[in-house]
Amino acid sequence: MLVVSEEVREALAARRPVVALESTIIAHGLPRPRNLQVALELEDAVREEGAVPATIAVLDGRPQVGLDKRQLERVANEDGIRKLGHRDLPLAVATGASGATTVSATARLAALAGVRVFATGGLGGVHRQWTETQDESADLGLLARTRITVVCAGVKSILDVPATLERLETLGVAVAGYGTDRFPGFYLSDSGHPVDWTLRTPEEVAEVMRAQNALRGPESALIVANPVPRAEQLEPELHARVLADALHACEEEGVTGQAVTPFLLDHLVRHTDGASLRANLAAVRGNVRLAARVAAAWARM
Ligand code: PSU
Ligand code: MN
Repeated sequence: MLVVSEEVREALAARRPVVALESTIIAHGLPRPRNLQVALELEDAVREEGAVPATIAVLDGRPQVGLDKRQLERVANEDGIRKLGHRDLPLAVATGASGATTVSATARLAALAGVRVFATGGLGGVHRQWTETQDESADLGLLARTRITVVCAGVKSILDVPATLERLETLGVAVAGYGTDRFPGFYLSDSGHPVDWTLRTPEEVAEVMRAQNALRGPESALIVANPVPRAEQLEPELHARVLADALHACEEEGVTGQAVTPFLLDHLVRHTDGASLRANLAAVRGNVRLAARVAAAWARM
């Protein structure tokens, strides 16, 4: 049922490094036409670091691990491309639907294909107002039962970050800062919250992956939280101000469910004159490069 591209299949068979990339950020996280350029640019960055990119999506009911240029174009430009969490996968497959995969669906399909390292921007998590809405991304629960390493810039700052960190602890998901003892804040280098563990090299990350395997236990993920460089972060005061606006607008307009995350991200882009987009891209680029180096260290192990 899973369609693994020839390039990815060959790389996996030869134990060469492969990095999974999600597609929701392309279809629903970034404005057109920049989104397609970014998708291609991220794949190039993985290649430059000596790994093979495996962008993941579902097209016409077929889960694809590794997309060609035409397929990437469909994800970026096709109207009606759905947003698929892992629970949506069987529904999309059975009905022949096309959709971009979130962190949860991407991690699931990557693990199924045997890809161990995954790069994204920011994870989903516990939303502010959780006590009223119970809105919590399926990313967290899925990462508690999927053996994958996710390189990300923390969780999206639109979320309740401390609550998300607490949930990750409850769920037993390992979290380490990369080169920092501060948990990154997606658009910001520092979310204002500490992280208990710091890893400093791709080899160290690969050692943790090996230890996860050796210790067995629940097949949980490893989150490598890699901060956006300080020079490229969104200006913290601007971030605080526009985010408050965005959350307010979301409530005013009664946006709920799957639409919340894309709505907030879009609001930030439009009200920071693109600065949030630049910070977002800087974060993703850094994550993709680090993930490729982690995949290389893992492949050597
Ligand atoms: N980070 C981004 N842009 C995005 C997302 C994350 O920079 O579009 C996506 C990811 O795919 C993540 C999803 O899994 O948002 C979470 O959505 P929700 O909160 O509806 O679970
Ligand atoms: Mn949600």
